[in-house]
Amino acid sequence: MENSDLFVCIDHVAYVGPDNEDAVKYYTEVLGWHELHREVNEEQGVFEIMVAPAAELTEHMTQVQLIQPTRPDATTAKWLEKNRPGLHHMAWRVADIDAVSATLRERGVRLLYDEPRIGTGGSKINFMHPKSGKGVLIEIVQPGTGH
Ligand code: CMX
Ligand code: CO
Repeated sequence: MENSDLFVCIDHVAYVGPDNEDAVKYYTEVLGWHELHREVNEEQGVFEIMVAPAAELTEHMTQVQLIQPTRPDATTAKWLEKNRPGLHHMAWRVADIDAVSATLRERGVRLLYDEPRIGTGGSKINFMHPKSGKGVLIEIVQPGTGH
């Protein structure tokens, strides 16, 4: 793939904390943001709420993903044992996750999953290991219909 075809925009930045209702209350009531979507993703072990500064998403608007772990063995629960609540990962939107994954692997990037898994709103997701992200956990996401 050409470099210009790899990434579209920053899809979301993810916050992990112990109490999502408290976090979303702060974003909506104090900061005046809007809740756009919420769901539980059992496979990832997360209760997630997407918030944005506007009530309607425009094409390349970045959202904040508020995450509360749903079970003690969730990766985010383990992360919360070692870290204070705060920024956990950044997600980059892609148009074709299979093509992007193949190109990244060719370039030596370590992706966590062999095949994409299901993320927010039926999106397809994978992650670049923090060791392949200069110390940052990076999700790549191909939006689904409910994204
Ligand atoms: N950001 C940056 N570095 C991180 C990190 C994070 N969020 N989480 C772990 N690390 C680093 C640790 O600091 C550690 O580094 P050192 O080896 O230098 O000490 C290393 O990664 C290993 O950390 P660990 O605590 O042993 O954690 P694991 O290896 O068990 O898990 C990871 C790390 C990335 C494999 C795991 O978090 C994972 O599978 N993440 C992808 C899935 C996920 O995050 N799902 C929740 C979000 C779902 C969504 O966005 O929809
Ligand atoms: Co995410």
